[in-house]
Amino acid sequence: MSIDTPLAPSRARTARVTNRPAPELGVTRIGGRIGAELSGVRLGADLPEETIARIRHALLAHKVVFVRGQHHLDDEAQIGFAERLGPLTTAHPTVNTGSARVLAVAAKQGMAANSWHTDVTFVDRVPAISVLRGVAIPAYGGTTTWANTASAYQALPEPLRVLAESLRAVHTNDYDYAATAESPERGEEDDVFDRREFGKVPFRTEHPVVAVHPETGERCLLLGHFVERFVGLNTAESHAVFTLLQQRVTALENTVRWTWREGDVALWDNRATQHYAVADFDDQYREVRRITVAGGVPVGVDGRPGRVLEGDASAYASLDDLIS
Ligand SMILES: O=C(O)CCC(=O)C(=O)O
Ligand SMILES: [Fe+2]
Repeated sequence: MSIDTPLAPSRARTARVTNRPAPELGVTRIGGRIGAELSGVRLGADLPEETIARIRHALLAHKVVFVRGQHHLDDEAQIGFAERLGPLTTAHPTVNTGSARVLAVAAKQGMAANSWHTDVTFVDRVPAISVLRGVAIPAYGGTTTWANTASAYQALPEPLRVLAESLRAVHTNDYDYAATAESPERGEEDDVFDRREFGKVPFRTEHPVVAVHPETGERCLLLGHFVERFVGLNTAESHAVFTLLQQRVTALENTVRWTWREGDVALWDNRATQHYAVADFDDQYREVRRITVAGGVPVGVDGRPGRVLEGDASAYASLDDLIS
């Protein structure tokens, strides 16, 4: 492709989807493989259908999109907007957040989210989209980084693609937190979630390692910190293969990092990303609030869906009425 073609990355600051941008919605890429900032939109339940469709299109193209300055949003308005993208999950499968829909991630110091993960992969119905609002943002630190699991798959050499496509992984909420935590001895009271509560109802689900995205058809690596092992491999082999593939996801070129301001909203396609909340804000207070759009059961390239080994997530999200 010549660099003079309208869609050449070096010339176009916006993605394919913004070839004919709506006057009210700007889409500006901020990374080569992932991430765009949206402008000219006030998020809410009352947006026109066309604007919702454009936001969704930008989200599918860029995997994570950011909107600054949404100070008008409270929990209700954030829920109202998120509902326009699809039916919602409850706040969390196991953690009692005190709210039906809102998962507040509030912390001083460490956070359980400071390791690479896709949200809630330990159940069969992996969330489709997360909508996260910056409520209290520290003066320094506390950024969040996202990685594109579709481009990570695309960049695999053929022998590793074949390997990944043949693998299935067991995901669980009963995973080894200390294996990835920077300070495993850290007091539990510093964590966002009490680990006992997080793991109190055990879930175990087998998912394909390469899942076909239900809306884009892209093949995406489905890994992250809830993976316990690969079916048919022993622990040492599982570790080695996990590291091999996971490093492809988290390579810095495959990521985008966001420096939050209060009133920012990040929306990510949970079927095509992993993320990592960087716990480098000392004892400052930080709070972000997540509303989650329900998703279906991931399906492998062979057409086989994920399979429940333990736990019933039907109260967390319904598989009926999904948009895709
Ligand atoms: O605190 C953050 O930036 C992200 C937390 C997280 O992992 C999530 O909301 O799913
Ligand atoms: Fe998360």
